[in-house]
Amino acid sequence: MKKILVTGAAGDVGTHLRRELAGRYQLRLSDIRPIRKLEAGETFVRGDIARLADALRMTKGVDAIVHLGGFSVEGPWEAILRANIVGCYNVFEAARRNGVKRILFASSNHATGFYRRDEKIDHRVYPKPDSRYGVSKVFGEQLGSLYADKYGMEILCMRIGNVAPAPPDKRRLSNWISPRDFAQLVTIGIQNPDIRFQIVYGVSGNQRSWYDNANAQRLGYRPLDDAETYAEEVLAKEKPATDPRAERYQGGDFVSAEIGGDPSRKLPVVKKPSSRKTKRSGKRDRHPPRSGRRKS
Ligand code: 15L
Repeated sequence: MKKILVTGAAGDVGTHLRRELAGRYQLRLSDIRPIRKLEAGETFVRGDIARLADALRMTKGVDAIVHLGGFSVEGPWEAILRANIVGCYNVFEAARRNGVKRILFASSNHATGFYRRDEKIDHRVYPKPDSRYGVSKVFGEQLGSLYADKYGMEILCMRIGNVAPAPPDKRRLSNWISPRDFAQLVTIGIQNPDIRFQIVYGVSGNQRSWYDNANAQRLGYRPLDDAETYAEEVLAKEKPATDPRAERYQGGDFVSAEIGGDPSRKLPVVKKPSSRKTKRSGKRDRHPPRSGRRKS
C-alpha cells in the first residue's frame, strides 16, 4: 500500500480527506498543530514547513505528498510569506532531496479569482490572483512547473474551490467540491502514471461552474456531485451582495478585501499599448483582455 504524506492534515480539508482515503493508503499526517486521535493506518509527524529540517523529516520515505499545509485564506504578508512561500518551497525542495517525485499541490480558485463570473476559464488561462493568498498559490504552481521541468518531478496543481459537505452560499454553487469528489481527484493525482505537470480545477460537476475542467476529465476525473442539488436552499438564505466587485469576480470577497473607498466606483481601465475596439460601440474595451493563455 502506498505511503502518502498529507501536510496541513489538521485542517478542514485534511480532515475530510483522511476520512475519505481511510483504508486506501497508509497516511502520514503532518501539521504544526497536534492531531490527537489517529485512525488505523495513520501516523503523525508534528512540524513546521517553514523549517526545512522539519520538511525533510516529514517527507522522508513517502510515495507521494498531498500538500495542503499553509495559510488557507487572505492574511498579512508575513504569514503568507512564511507558510505559503517559504513553507511551500521547503516542501518541494525536501521532496526533491528525499527522492519523492510526486506532489499534489493544493492551489486555489483564488489563483484566478480576478476572472469575471461571466467568463468560463480552463487550466491554460493566465493566472489572475485576487489576494496575497492567491499570489502565493500562483507561486506554488510555478514552483511545481520548475520542479517538473528541471528535476523530472510529477506535479498536480488542484485549484480547489470550497471543500465542504454542502455549498454554503451562492458563490460556492459555482466552485464547491464535495469531499468524495475531492478524494477522487486526489486518488487520480496519486495513481495516474501520466502526470508530469498538470493544473486542474478542484470542483464538483457543478451546473453553475465557471470552469472548463476538461483537463481533469482527461486525467480520469468523473465528479459524482453537483452543487445544484442544494441551490434552492442556498439561494433562499443568500443575503444581498454588499460589494459589486465581490459579486462580479470569481474570487468574491477576496477581490474586494482591502480595496477601500467607494465600492460603486468604476473599475480601473487597463491601458494596452495598442487600443482594442469593441465590435459593437467602436469604443475602447474597459476590461482586460480575456484569458491570456499559458504556453504549453
Ligand atoms: C480557498 O482557497 C480557501 O482555502 C477556502 O477557505 C475557501 O475560502 C475557498 O477558497 C473559496 O473560495 O470558497
